[in-house]
Amino acid sequence: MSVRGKGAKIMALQDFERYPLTFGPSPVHQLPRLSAHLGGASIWAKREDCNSGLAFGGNKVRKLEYLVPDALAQGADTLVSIGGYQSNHTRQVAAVAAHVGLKCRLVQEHWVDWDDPGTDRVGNILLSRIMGADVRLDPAGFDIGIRTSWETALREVREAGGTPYGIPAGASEHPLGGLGFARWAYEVAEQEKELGVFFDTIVVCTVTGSTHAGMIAGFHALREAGGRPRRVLGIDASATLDRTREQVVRIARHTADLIGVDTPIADDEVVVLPGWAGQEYGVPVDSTVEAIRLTGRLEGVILDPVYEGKSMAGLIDLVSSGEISRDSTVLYAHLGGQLALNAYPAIFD
Ligand code: 5PA
Repeated sequence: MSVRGKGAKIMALQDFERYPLTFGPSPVHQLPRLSAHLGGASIWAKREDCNSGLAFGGNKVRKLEYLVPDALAQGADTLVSIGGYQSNHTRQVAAVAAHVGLKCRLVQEHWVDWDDPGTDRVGNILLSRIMGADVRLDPAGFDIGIRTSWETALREVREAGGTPYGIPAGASEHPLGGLGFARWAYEVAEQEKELGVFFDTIVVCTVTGSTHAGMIAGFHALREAGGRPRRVLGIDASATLDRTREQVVRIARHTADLIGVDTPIADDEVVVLPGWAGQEYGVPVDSTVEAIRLTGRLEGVILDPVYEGKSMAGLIDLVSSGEISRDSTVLYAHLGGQLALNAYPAIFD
């Protein structure tokens, strides 16, 4: 993979091979009853939760569109990845592996202190098992970085004569992990033209970072090409703010470099807001549950208690407090994740 640098070819996003795994541009629509309930802004959603026919889709399917060609080029026969028991990411890796005819080995760690009896059996993990992934549980706790358990899984696949392709948590610490959401930014710009609208504020949940970081890089590139400025507000969902921010900055700069951006990503382009994660990753707090109920009741749109419920809680508060102004046009990135609801029935009893 050639990247930008002295003597190297300067690449643009379209120079990277993409293996289509999505239906096409994900739907964008208004949330009129939520907007009216909050008294403005004009709130829209872009729906990664229905972006693909592969096991309910989600944000990772988009990222994987850029990893699959690399895996195939390397002659890999097994995708190896990692997440919590109810990881959406690992379920999407399992689906993509099945779809392209590769094996899949998953390390599912005990990331969440939430011991519903179904947590290691229902929802995401159930689907991964159905799709033929080799699912191994591991007692280690939450961490967004590179894990020894994942490195061990890679080694074991190799020792068994396989050719593994490693995909870290959320595909974020992967050199190509930010490209999918850089492309998302370009897709938004196209959809804005079609709809005759401009989203001045984007709200996105951020945990392992490459969704948010890819968007920052993509919108930065569009701005360089003469586009209007806008804000991308990352909502922290894991209560590890410094670590998350550092990871988002790093991935955004790396992705910007990959797609041939000229000017540096400034520090203030990376906004990760605390306040809605609660004390820890994976555990919903009152504002999460209220955001899930409100969005469900007003719009028939379903959010999950780990990610999207927290980012929607952020959006609701930011609009209610006027930090996002009433005349703003806001795009809420719905990144998927509803299957995990099956592991949290008690919060709605
Ligand atoms: C996830 C991630 P990033 O990890 O790219 O920041 O995305 C955050 C995010 N919304 C937002 C949903 C529904 C998500 O699934 N999920 C991880 C997983 O293992 O599922 C990578 C953590």
